This record gives sequence, C-alpha cells and structure tokens, in this order.
Amino acid sequence: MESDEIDKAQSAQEEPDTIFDKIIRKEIPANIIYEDDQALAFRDVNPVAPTHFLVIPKERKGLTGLRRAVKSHTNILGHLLLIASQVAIQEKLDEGYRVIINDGKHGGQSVYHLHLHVIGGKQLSWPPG
Ligand code: D5M
Repeated sequence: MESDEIDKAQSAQEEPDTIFDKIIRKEIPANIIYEDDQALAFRDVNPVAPTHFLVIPKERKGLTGLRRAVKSHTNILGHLLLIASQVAIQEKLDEGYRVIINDGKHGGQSVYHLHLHVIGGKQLSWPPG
C-alpha cells in the first residue's frame, strides 16, 4: 500500500455518521480555519504538503462522495469551491495550490462525507499516483 489513507480506503464505506460529523458538532477537536453556516474548513490531521486543509459541507445531504452529486447540490458544490479559493488566499498560497476530491475505493476515499482537499506550500508534482 502507498499510504495509510489508501489502506483505509480499501475498507471504508458509507455510514450514517463520520468523523467529520463529530468535528462539525465540535465533539472532537479540529484545527478549524474557516466556518460559515454551510461549510467548514480545517487542517488535515495527516498533511501531505506544508499546507493541507479540508473543506466540507456542514450538512451532508446525501453527499457521501462526489458520485452522489445531483442537481440540488449545485449551490453547495459551488460554495465549497469558492471557500477553497478564499481560504487558500487566507493561507497565503499565493504561488498556487491543488484542489482534490477523492471518490470511492480507486480514488482513495476514506471518509464518506464529501470533502475537498486543498494542498500547497511547495511545488507539487504531477501526475499523482
Ligand atoms: O481523506 C480523508 C482525510 O481526512 C485524510 O487526509 C485524513 C483526514 N482526517 C481524518 N480524520 C481527521 C480528523 N479527525 N481531523 C482532520 N483530518 C482528518 P480521503 O480523501 O477520504 O482519503
């Protein structure tokens, strides 16, 4: 396995409550760097770059992953991208950054609550593995 996250993704599945719900409800600590009524951004506990934060919808509304997106999710999907951009500015990622959504087993998804990864703070390589 390439990493713990890929390892976890092999057995991860949709569930009614995820670790991110506990973060939203403030039941477990997280390093929250942005919050509004619809979205939350916090630092990834397992960073893969000098800056690595996640942007999530506060209400999952069926969005366990991007594959579940339907037309009624259009506004929240747009909002999450906008917040990714605004928090990247807040984090001073002036030289650029990358936004990633891992979907399903092949995508390496380990938490089934839609989330955008924003990584930066160094020159990133391409392609990802
Ligand atoms: O990404 C799921 C990401 O979630 C992974 O990079 C670790 C991160 N994670 C898991 N638990 C926490 C907590 N408690 N705080 C912060 N970050 C966390 P995926 O795309 O599903 O593999």
